[in-house]
Amino acid sequence: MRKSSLFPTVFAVLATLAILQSCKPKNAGSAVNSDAASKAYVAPGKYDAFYNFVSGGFSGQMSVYGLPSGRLLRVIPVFSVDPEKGYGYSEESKPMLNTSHGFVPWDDLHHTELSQTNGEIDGRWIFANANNTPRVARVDLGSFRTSEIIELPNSAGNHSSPFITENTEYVVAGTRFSVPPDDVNGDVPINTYKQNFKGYISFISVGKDDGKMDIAFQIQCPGVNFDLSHAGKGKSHGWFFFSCYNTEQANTLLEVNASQRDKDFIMAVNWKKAEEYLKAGKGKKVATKYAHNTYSEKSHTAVSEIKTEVTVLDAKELKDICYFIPCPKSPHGCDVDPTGEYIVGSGKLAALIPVFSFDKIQKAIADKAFEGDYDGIPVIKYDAALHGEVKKPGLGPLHTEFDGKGNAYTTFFVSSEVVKWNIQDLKVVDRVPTYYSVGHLCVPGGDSKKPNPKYVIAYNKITKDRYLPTGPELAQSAQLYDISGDKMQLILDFPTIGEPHYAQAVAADVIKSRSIKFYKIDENANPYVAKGEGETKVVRDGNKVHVYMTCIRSHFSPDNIEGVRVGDEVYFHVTNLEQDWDVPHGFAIKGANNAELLIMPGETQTLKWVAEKAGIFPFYCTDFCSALHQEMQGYLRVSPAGSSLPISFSTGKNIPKPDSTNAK
Ligand code: K7E
Ligand code: CUA
Repeated sequence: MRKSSLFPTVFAVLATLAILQSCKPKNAGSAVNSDAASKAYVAPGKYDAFYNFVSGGFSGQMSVYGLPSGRLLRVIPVFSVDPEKGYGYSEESKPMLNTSHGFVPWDDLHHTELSQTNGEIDGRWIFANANNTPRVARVDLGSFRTSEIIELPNSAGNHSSPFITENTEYVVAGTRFSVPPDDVNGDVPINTYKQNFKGYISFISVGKDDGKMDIAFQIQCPGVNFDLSHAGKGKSHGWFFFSCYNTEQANTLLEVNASQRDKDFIMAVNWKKAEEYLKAGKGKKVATKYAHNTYSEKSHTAVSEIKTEVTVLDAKELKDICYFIPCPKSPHGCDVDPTGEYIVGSGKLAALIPVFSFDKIQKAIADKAFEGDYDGIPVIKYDAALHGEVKKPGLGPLHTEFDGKGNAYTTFFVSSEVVKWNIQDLKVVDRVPTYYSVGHLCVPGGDSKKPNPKYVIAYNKITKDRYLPTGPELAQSAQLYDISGDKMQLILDFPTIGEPHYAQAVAADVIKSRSIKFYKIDENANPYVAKGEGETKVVRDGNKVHVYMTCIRSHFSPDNIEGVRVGDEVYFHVTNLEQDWDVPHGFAIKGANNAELLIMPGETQTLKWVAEKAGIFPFYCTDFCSALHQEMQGYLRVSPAGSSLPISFSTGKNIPKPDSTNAK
């Protein structure tokens, strides 16, 4: 009954969305003013004023752009192998991608979050989520490298992540897919979703000084989909807010079946209270399996550890840690303003934006202004939590950031625009088109206590006619708007890597002085380091051959190696002896079925290579490092399996013992 009456409505809405999606905003051609170029111009040799850390979506990586120029500064490999840098191919970095499912070379990175101290971006780390095989990564902003990856048990599709509390006490992650918990038999009919599927949110503690992550606790919640989240701040520090959808608990055709109710929820979590319960021993230790991988910048080596237990708090039992607040359909962004008072839910299928008040939520809880419960969790009355609604702001609100001057900026996917509105009176003050179908947006510091409201960047899903055609696929694109005046002004388009979802930006000064220039060779603790050419050697250990190799402009040492036999596993441990900024060397050898190594000054990296046939195998430096880069090369000789040719190696002179047995 209910179904038949709702079906047409849902389809009508979806059909309208589909039509609107293909609409092109008016004035598409004339939106850029003539002074825009000068606003985005950064003269050659000059630095940009901001770093922009953009998620790479299905590329699994994070990319770093300078703003306002839109220059691509770096692609940081996080969850996907990167043959350009040897990430996931070198023996040292492989353990970073280990999981309870084994080595996973790819993921879908949606969201980035910079670490904060007192609610301000501190420039130490940036966190990222893996959406497919649930993980959270920490990237060090001294080296711009992934330092740590932790897997999330009891989760599937780690989407609502990795959002942090105002002193980076926790990185928080909510599961997208609810699934049966890890410690029960998950072999259940899919249509028993309501009984058997649970939603978990994870609180990952972060070491104050070293950033080391650990799962402090998880909260077991009803089986719904968690989408995005943000921490409370200031007055609401101690709380966390999550957007939830599929509160229908549908397990098939969600586009229809998860659009039945007119509201989903924002879930408010009192994590300070959860901490108290944890201290009081209310957590249950639960058996599971998850990987925790750490990279050492001293040994230049990653270690992967499999953990077997996690502590779980039950939201149903511990009545006062989780509360649901009704929120118009399918909320995506769940964003907290810089004061911590206002929580904005962006319902993708809603035609208004609800703004909730933290004070009112607290009062509603104290007054028990509940409309009932949902699977044992109290549901606060919508009106009791509501500050107000932004009426007719646009179609398909998705994500909101703030300028710290009382304004909010919301993206509208369906109507392809960014809309600026006032948080107090909820009036729209400005709107600009995006090209096209904007997903997320970013104001530097726009989710912190101290936004830096110079720009807003829109990350678009569809590029269509904005760039020269490049076959069926076009690079996705970001657009930069100047928001320093009353009117938002489009000043630049720039292409992005993969699919940009969430992003962060910060003034360059917060980060640039932390950036390290090279690794000190004296501190290199890699077990296979050669700290000078005098320490180079080639050692046979059964069918394994370890080559302790160095490189410096412009030669490898050794560069002639003989005595390797078919069937040997050769490990090239290559140490870059340079002690200067921006002088990596590369290493590649013919027939390698993995990738190159790209070795930073002072670092050791290892490439595994299997000798499959007899012959001469050249190797060379892949990174143009000097005028004699092309001379930076060497040869490896492979003899048949039974050969008695001993291991020998040299640089700059011929291998001492002339080889009579195998010479032709
Ligand atoms: Cu991961 Cu907004 Cu779903 Cu993309 S998020 S847009
Ligand atoms: Cu070293 Cu090119």
